[in-house]
Amino acid sequence: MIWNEAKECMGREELRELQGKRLAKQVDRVYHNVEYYRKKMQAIGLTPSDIKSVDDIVKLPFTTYEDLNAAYPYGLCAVPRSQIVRVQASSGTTGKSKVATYTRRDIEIWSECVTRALSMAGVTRDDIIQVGYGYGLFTGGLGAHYGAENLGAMVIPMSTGNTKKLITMMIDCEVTAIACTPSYLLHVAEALEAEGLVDKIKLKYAICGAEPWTDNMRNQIEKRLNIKAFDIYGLTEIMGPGVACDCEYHRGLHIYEDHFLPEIINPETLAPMEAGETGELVITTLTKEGMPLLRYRTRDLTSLETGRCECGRTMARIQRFKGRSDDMLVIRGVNVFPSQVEHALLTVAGTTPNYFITVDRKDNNDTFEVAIEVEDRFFSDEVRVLENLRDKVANAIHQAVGIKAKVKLVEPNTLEHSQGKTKHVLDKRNLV
Ligand code: DLL
Repeated sequence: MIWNEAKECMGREELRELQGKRLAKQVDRVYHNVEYYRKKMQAIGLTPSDIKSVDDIVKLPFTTYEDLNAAYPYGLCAVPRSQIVRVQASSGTTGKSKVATYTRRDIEIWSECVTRALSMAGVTRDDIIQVGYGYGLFTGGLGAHYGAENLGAMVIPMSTGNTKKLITMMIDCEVTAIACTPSYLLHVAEALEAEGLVDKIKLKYAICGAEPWTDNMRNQIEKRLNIKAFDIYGLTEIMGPGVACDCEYHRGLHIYEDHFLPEIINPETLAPMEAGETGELVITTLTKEGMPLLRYRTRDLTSLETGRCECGRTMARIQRFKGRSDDMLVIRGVNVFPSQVEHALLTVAGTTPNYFITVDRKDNNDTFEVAIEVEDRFFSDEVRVLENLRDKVANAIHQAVGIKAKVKLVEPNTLEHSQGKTKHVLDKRNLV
């Protein structure tokens, strides 16, 4: 079902006009209410009257997560604090979170975007949906929850962390749809198979995202659970889940262009790229009130298709993600920057700056291993001392990134020391 046909199936010309109007209004609002942006625009001699249509977007400055850090936590708010009704956050590069603020209207629009995504997957108000994304600062839980409630479906706010209970409720409450990360759903599938319970579930749809996944994973999920699985994309800074979602034709994720203006740029030269070319996705929020962002560099590498889709929606389609233009890793749906791990290691006495992160996917679960060279003296001590140090390192990493790593302590000069720029990460998952 198409939730908002007037918008989702709008003629491209009409859409460009709407985007132009919303962009001009947004730039004006940002200029007058956000000192950070005003200064940036003044520095390049730009005034709001220079922005009249979508074509003028290229005149605007980019926003990066370094800007978010500099303006942390409220520096990019475009409304008085009293109008903010929600704060969400996700991990940042240097331990500080990327904070997003929402007005009541922002929450309404976010909910509608998620409702559109759920409808695209076939979910209706007659469905019972289990939200298996984490609730809390992460946008997955509350984002999916509000969208499902807005649709009128029955929502079970499961959150993460208890697969046994999730399965019991899935069966007992006759759950028909689930929203969670794709790797977690495969884990759930395995658990159901192990208990011989696949025949007992009533599941029909899954809306999976927050991490990169492949067609092969989709096929496995669909086959093993006998359901239909859909991809949902989003990021905290822009809103959360529901920026884009794929329809039943799976030809890319329709991005809700009436709220988000997408561009593709060359991450090196920052020059705009043509439709179909792969580069970095840049998004301007057209209607966001709490924390509007102009030309936000998502660091996600992809291309855009604007051709007609058989589903009838005219909104451009984000093609399969080809990775990122920075070093961020998404492990079990959690954003992890190697620099966060490095900072954590530095806090533990006895460690050295030589470490190596290995990420892999085994039995559909991400593995996260950190090897670290520690001072020689630990190896001549009792085993207990070494174990104590390993626990300290493991705790420091867990605290810093929010997920547990398998820690391996090694003797000095064990890890490869390269001549040039030291490589600290090996991602063995083949998700492109
Ligand atoms: O992951 C929001 C979300 C929650 C999306 C639930 C979908 C479902 P962040 O924690 O800020 O927000 O992480 C955003 O995760 O820039 C991508 O690199 C990656 N990502 C999110 N969805 C997808 C997806 C949420 N469907 C970062 N495919 C983004 C590939 C994804 N990567």
